[in-house]
Amino acid sequence: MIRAALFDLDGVIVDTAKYHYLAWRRLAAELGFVFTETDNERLKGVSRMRSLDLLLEAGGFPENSFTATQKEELAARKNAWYVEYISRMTPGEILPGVLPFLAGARADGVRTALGSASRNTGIILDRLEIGTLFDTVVDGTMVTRTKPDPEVFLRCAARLGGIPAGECVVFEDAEAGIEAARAAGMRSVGIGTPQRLKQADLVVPGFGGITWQEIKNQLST
Ligand code: B16
Ligand code: MG
Repeated sequence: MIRAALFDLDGVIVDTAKYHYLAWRRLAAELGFVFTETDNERLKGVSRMRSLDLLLEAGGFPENSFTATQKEELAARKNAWYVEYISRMTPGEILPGVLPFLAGARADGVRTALGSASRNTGIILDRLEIGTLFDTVVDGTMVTRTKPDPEVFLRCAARLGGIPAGECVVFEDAEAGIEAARAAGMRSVGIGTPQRLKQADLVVPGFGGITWQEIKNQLST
């Protein structure tokens, strides 16, 4: 039986990856190199500081090119631009089918949670006006270990009143997130392609035209 549905934010509820990309690309330009959309794929679902390391690697900077303080400053600069972009978001940017899907799960008595690596989750939920659709939210300000560590999803289940992992399903677009769900002992639905999200129990391209009941039935067969 599934009693809880846990949703990632970026890439599942909304496409904030494009704003992350714009901000990282701007930082790369200041550092003197071109950061491509393909390079950006590796940053999805991973923490801000790990993303910075991957960006510097893509720019060909040897390890230890920057001190910890300099890296904090670079990440803060990128985040300020990112916050500027997401502060202009509107509810129209919620991905297709998300709202009816969430409503279907809630109408079925399923508890809902948001589990994101982002430390900017609060701003995004406010801009999209969807904070009240989740029974609980666990974000990057509340965890010490980021995906693929299961901490974020285990905390969601605990905050929902201790729902056993086997009764939770995670919706994720990033490989690191699917790994986190598996490590938590939860089932997972990948949002994307089966080629990329090989470890997911089920993969769908998005929520458009898919109902909660269909997903539930497919997971219980
Ligand atoms: P921030 P998710 C993740 O969100 C993004 O996918 C990832 O690209 C980003 O680096 C991470 O949040 C941290 O975000 O810089 O806003 O704290 O997919 O876990 O919802
Ligand atoms: Mg994501």
